[in-house]
Amino acid sequence: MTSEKKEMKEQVPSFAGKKALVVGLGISGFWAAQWLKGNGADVTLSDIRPEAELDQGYIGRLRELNVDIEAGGHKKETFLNTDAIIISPGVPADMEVIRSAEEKGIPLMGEMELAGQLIDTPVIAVTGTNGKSTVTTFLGSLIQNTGLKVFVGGNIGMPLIAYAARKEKADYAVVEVSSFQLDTSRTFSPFVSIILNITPDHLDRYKDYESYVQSKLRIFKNQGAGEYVVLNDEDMRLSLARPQSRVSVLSYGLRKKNGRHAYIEDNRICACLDDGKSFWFSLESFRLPGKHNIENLMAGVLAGLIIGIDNAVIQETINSFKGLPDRLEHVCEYNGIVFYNDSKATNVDAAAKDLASLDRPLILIAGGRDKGTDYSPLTDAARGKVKKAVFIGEAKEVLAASFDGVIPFSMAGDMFEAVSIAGLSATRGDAVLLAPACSSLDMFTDFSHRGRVFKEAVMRIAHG
Ligand code: UMA
Ligand code: ADP
Repeated sequence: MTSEKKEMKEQVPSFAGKKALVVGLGISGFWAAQWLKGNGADVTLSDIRPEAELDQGYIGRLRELNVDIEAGGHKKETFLNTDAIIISPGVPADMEVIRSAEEKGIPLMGEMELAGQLIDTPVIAVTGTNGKSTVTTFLGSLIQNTGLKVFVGGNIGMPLIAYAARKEKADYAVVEVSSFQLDTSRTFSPFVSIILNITPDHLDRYKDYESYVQSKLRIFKNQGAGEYVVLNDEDMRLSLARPQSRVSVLSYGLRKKNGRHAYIEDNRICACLDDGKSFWFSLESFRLPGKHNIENLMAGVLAGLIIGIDNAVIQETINSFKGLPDRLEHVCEYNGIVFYNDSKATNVDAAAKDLASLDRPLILIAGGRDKGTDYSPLTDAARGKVKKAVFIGEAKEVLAASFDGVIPFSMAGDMFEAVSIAGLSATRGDAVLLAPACSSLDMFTDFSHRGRVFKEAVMRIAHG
């Protein structure tokens, strides 16, 4: 750890005997409140939703610990009468009550910022609009396959504060990091940061695309000498990113280019490090579809090489990696029609990449909660590839307007109807693909719920 970093860590505020307000009772708020209570703070938890809608298990556990719970709204006096505010990622930091507290000089931090200040474990942080969970999981497997201990979490699974609260420490923490978590990062500084791509998303939370981009780029803001940034310099926006000059930047892209640290040649990844060493990894047995997954793999491989993982372990992990459910997941083949579930394609670029990854004529099921994005890149990708689209959810009219006159489409009231229409529209040799390009929250609790309902509908249609 550099001396600057040590200094930052020494400045960690002590919460003992202080009042701390945690905002949002999801998994992040639950773990943050527990850590604060365990470290002597007097904790209040504020959530905008009524108590009946919150997780009763969390409420019971926190009440046992004497955490005060204020549900059903954020009370201004609570925000103004505390020593520190810790917010969950889903809580926008520019809310009026939070701004008033900050104006009064009350410190504000996100759950990940707090956790980052508390841990000494080297962090490999993964961000990007798409591919974070895939790369985070791949790196977790890579490190585990060497016999080292690893914490895998962040925006996937357990928040980093849950790891900070744990006694048993890992050799590495591989942390998926969202722009929401980066919004409130101040000192967060990974040993290796990875940025996979930046395309429009979450425009319902950010004032414009550039604000979202700037949030993502905060991942490397505090990195210094002896630390690494891995980035996809084929990505238009990332090719313009400029990490600090003392950081080692390792770039990758599908095509070979002077100075690029990883690229593809003869169905192999070629990785060339700055010390002049080169490594080749075969893609022969890599199972995930699409060029985007090869990009993901290059990011993971470079990070693996940086931390000194053995070549043979990297190759074994490439060969055995199965990816995650709800990401271009093969559901079944029925009457010569293949059904794919990519419920996690919650933005336009992810859905467009799916269309390019599958080599069959497609019936596309899309829609859900609109995030303020322009759908024309999806319409363009669908040209000549999608035979018919079926739209569901709140965004169906906007999608219809974008596809009108380009691709035939139908509207469906629910997932079962959408799968039925898609199944009837498909013929032998086609594929039916769920790639919503929207969030799931209008009709489902989350993307995995949406994926489950899609798979159940497919099974009902296929097996009666
Ligand atoms: N809430 C308020 N006030 C508000 C807004 C929300 O009180 O103004 C309350 C809600 O009523 C709710 C609670 O906050 O009870 C939820 O907090 P949260 O949204 O931060 O959810 P967590 O359960 O803590 O989950 C968060 C991440 N959620 C979001 O970023 C929205 C999870 O990512 C993450 O897995 C988890 O922390 C652990 O780190 C989810 C996600 O959708 C999967 N992330 C986005 C994405 O991937 O696109 C960024
Ligand atoms: P994230 O955690 O960033 O949401 P996931 O690995 O869960 O990423 O994948 C989310 C969606 O993005 C899936 O639809 C997947 O097919 C698609 N995807 C994965 N990697 C990429 C990439 N590098 N570029 C574009 N889309 C991708």
